[in-house]
Amino acid sequence: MGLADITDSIARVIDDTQSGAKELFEPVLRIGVTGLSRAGKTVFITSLIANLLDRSRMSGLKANPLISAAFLQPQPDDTIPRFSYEKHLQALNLPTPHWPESTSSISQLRLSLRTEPTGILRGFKGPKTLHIDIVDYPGEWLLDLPLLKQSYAEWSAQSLSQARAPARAQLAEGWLALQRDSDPGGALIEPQAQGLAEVFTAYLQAARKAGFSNCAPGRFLLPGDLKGSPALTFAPLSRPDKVRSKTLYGAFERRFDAYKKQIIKPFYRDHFAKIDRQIVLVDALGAIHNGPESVEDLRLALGEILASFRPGKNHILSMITGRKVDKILFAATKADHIHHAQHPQLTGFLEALLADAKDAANWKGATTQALSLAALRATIEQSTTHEGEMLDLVRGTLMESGKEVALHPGDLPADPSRLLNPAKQGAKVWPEDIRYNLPAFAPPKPSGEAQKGLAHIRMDKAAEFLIGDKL
Ligand SMILES: Nc1nc2c(ncn2[C@@H]2O[C@H](COP(=O)(O)OP(=O)(O)O)[C@@H](O)[C@H]2O)c(=O)[nH]1
Ligand SMILES: [Mg+2]
Repeated sequence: MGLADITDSIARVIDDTQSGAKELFEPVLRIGVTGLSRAGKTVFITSLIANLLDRSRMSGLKANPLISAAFLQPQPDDTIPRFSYEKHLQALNLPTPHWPESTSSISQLRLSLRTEPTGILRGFKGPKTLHIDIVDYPGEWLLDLPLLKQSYAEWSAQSLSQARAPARAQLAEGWLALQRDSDPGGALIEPQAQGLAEVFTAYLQAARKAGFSNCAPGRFLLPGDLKGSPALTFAPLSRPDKVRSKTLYGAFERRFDAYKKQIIKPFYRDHFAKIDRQIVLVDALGAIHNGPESVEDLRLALGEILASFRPGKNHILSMITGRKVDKILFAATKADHIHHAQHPQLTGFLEALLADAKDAANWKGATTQALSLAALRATIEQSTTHEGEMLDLVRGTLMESGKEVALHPGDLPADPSRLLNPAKQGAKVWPEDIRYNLPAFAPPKPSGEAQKGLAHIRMDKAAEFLIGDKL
């Protein structure tokens, strides 16, 4: 253990009164797992844990032979729900398996790995234990970061113009109409305020469903136990000439400030600030399937997410969080939807999205890497000849019909700019020669071998990047 590790552990015991003294010299690595809702966080964590407990499918984790034991520990933080690993795994292990239920809040689990020294060190050094705290939190919460810098008036103006833009105007119709009819300078009438917040929330949900990523405030989509609370009962309004406190506008302005102070800041201070390493899961295939507008929105959202990991010196976030993550992995999930011959294209697309976001943020932060993975492989690959040409297929059970099919979902272009450029230029549909169709697959039938980890694609590579150097 290096000096840096020791000082780090000491600092942590001091700031975390719940850890016992025993842990003083046992390093803790906190790994944040985030991504927008449906990106694949729950399945990823379930698979990561299953495949670390039984490492027979983890050859890409170089320190694998050194690991002598892996076990789950009681959750160290009393105020964060435990990640329901057993429940999620059970859902996937039923005779007719189903995907785990979706979650909408933060949760955590501690997994510990014991390693034995090998070679000449054997006999001199005892075993070493690394505690890995895996923290699952919604990526939507990171999209709230820009709100910290904005006043209610600025945020309102921006949200209104975003909603009026052609891509979203139709989705926002109901809310915009009610907003036009309301009188921001008039007295606050609570049912009216609630009505506005409701239609605004419905618009955000519709936008999310249509494949848009930028749908802040994050807690409006995933309110958890804050549902219905005043800090969530506001919506953008145009500014009246004079702002008085007992008006609708005055009330919403106050609630917007409360949202920042009592929801956004505590999340960054209490949870985000303690993360050492991060994986950001991206449903890039889903965005491509949804079309260019969805890809463009994803690109912008990734830029916002990156901003959380690289707060400038004077940024309000630096003051809240202090410490920074040193490694971030970006992973395109559900790669089992396409044949492995297409994986380089998928990774290339994610890298291009990321490079763009980094340029925009003038990035000099953590080490980053992009890869394509499947936390749980729901398909098998197959090839066939079609009109004299070899065609790569994936075979799986469709969610919708329960039918087993073998299909060719389409070809991703080798040059990612063929996707990114039309998206940036505001195209509504992909060019003629880009066809891409992504059905949802049911989880695979369990293999029947108890304790065998879960079939995956590149989970071992992800683990190597996130924890390999600490083992
Ligand atoms: N084929 C496939 N589908 C996946 C995989 N991971 C997630 N999914 C699908 O994506 C959905 C959302 O995943 P989930 O982990 O609940 O996302 P979360 O909202 O980010 O926690 C699941 O219900 C599955 O339908 C994967 O590795 N392969
Ligand atoms: Mg989840």
